[in-house]
Amino acid sequence: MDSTIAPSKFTESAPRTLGRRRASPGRSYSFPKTFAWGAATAAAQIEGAAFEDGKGESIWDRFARVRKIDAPTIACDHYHHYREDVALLRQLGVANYRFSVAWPRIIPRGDGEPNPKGFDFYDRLIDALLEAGITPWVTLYHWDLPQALEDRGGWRVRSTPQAFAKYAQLVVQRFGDRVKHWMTLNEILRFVPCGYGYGCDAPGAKESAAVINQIYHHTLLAHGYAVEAVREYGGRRACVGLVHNPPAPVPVTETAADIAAARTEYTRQTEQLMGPLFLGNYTPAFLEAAGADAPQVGMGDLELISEKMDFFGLNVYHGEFVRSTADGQVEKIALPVQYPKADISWLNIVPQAIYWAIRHAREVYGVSTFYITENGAPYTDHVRPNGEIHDLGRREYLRNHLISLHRAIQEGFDVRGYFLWSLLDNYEWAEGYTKRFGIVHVDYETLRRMPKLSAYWYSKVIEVNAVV
Ligand code: BGP
Repeated sequence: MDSTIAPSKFTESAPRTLGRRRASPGRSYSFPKTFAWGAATAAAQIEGAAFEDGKGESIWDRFARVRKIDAPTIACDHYHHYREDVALLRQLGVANYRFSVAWPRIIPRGDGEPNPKGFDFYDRLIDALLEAGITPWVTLYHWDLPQALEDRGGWRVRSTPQAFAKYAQLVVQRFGDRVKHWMTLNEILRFVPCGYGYGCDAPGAKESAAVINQIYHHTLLAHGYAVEAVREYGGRRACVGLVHNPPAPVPVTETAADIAAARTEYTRQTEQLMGPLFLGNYTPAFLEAAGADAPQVGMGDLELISEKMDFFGLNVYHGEFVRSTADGQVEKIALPVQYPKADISWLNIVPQAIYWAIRHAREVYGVSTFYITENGAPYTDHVRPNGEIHDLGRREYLRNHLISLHRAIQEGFDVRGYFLWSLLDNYEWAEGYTKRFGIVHVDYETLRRMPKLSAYWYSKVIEVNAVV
């Protein structure tokens, strides 16, 4: 399998520094001078105003209503509190802000008539950010598909990526004078399997393998169209990338055999999307495994999908461990029940995952430029009588991940920035408001924002450009 994959000059050089650098108490981990520190959010998770000023229904509005679960209707009411949130970013010294534009706010029915008031909102937000000296990083799709498109087949049909192309064009045309950093789609590897496979995320469907593979293909097309839109309408300095969440198998020991096992597992789990994106093709191994369920590929699709992006965004939350058996097979090690977790079932704390997410992508697919576009964890908040929230679990989580990221940078991997997930506690999808990922606490009764201890800690990291 590895033979189909571009060799990388990092393959041999990466482990060279191993053993020389060892974490010791008191050690300071400095980041490159130009490193971009940021925080991230997504429209459906914070904006609220779900039916205000002409916004159309999204699949999350519908899904929450039908399932009778927490809905994104008000969320953090960022739509009305955006000035306060921009002020918070500024107060904390966060110079880069990643947020998403809600497709149904811009084009309520997904295609057709745009909504001027939707554009106006993002105009106000972008202007407020720029006035505060904060660089906007805009995600075009963070899971809130217009329900009207879902009613006509959603991601199952090719007309959806085509509608997305039009939407991306309008957004880039309108904001491209002020926005230079674009992200196409967020986490295809979550919204497709969870939304269309297991049915636990919107739209809650359970499709066959063939349909799911076609859906993946359509989302890749949408990414390609968005890259094209940025190239065509984004102006000279515009850059664009995908935000992806490939699993990052961590070798139990850093021996050649375990590393090879981790790489084999990584390749197996990622090639369906990374093949078309970075190699310009579905890999033979994927096609063989998919058999009759392989997607229909139109003329020119793969050229569009593999159009060069400027950076690759990685969302890293958790990890898994892999080793090689005595006879060279890949063995995934099941995590013991008492293995450390954050306050959500799926988040096993494996800080090395951030390093391996970068290194695997570089070594297996030759990816060159990275941003960490999300990293963070939910913990239960205890608001003390004086209003303080001592979220030491999050501080520890972030610190360990940043140290692991630092290792990647030290070894020469080109990582240019880090976006913490998330600025605010927010609507955690089907988990509703029960999971708090924010470095800023949100009281959902009063909508009051209160920075947690981790916010002040992160603010210091940014200020000194180091984890001390
Ligand atoms: C983000 C979501 C977050 C969080 C995270 C988890 O993009 O907006 O709220 O759910 O993904 O990602 P995953 O389930 O892929 O680990």
